[in-house]
Amino acid sequence: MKKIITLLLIFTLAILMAFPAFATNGTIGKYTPVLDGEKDEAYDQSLKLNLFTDQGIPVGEFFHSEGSAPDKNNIDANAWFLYDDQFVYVFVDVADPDLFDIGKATFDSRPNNYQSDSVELWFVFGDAFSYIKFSAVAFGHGMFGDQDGSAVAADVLKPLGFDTAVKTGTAGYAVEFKIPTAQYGLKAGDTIYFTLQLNNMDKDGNLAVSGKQLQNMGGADNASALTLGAPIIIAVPEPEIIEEEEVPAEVEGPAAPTVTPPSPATGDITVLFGIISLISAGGLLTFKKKR
Ligand SMILES: [Ca+2]
Ligand SMILES: [Ca+2]
Repeated sequence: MKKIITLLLIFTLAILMAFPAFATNGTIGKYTPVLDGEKDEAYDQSLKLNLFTDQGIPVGEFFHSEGSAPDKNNIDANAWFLYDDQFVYVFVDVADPDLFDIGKATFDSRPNNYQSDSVELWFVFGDAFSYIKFSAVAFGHGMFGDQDGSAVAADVLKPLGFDTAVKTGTAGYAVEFKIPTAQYGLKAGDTIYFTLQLNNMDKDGNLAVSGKQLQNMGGADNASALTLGAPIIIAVPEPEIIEEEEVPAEVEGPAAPTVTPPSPATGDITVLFGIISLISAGGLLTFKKKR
């Protein structure tokens, strides 16, 4: 019996080690970034979360695939967070070497946008389990939302304050998200819950979905707990003061003296001074020698 219990314990431990349930928890800083698809300096002073490692997922693992899913190990994503009194901001930098544009017409015609290279954010604000999904496509065709299973399109999301900015590169893309939170009355010290999901598609329509979704968890236990922290202060460099060279003001003075050729007398005086100088120098030399 003891042997069976020991074996069961080892088995359970092995399962736990193979599928770690941890998620990275941390504090996010208060700062209002510029929504432009560029990572503001303040993000680097806040929490960073990796799609796989910080969510307890084996690297390259995906939980949903369609067709022959793209290479497991060729995608990755990191997310950074900020918040202010009105919004939560997330900057997601995605490595996706087979970027494929499904086109705006296809995006608009689909009931859900996960069949595209895109980022999905999942949030729980406050204590009651009520999730918000908010996503954006690598090529900036639009955004998509979902609250507790009810799909919300971009034309509804935008007036509510949801917004995104996308920058597309050759081997990846970056999305900056803005999620309105004023209705939850969040303040420093409060905790929100988050998971990150990445949809990776190739040109043949094969799809791999990696990360975590909150609606399948039955709670926020497996999400990352993000505590709202202190303001981030970014030092603004002092503007360089360039001292202008002082230009002397033009003073009206007497007219420039007229140059006249030296008179013979003046010439004589010059020669005389020259002779005196030579004699003096000679005298000095003599004086020095005597010493
Ligand atoms: Ca920015
Ligand atoms: Ca892709």
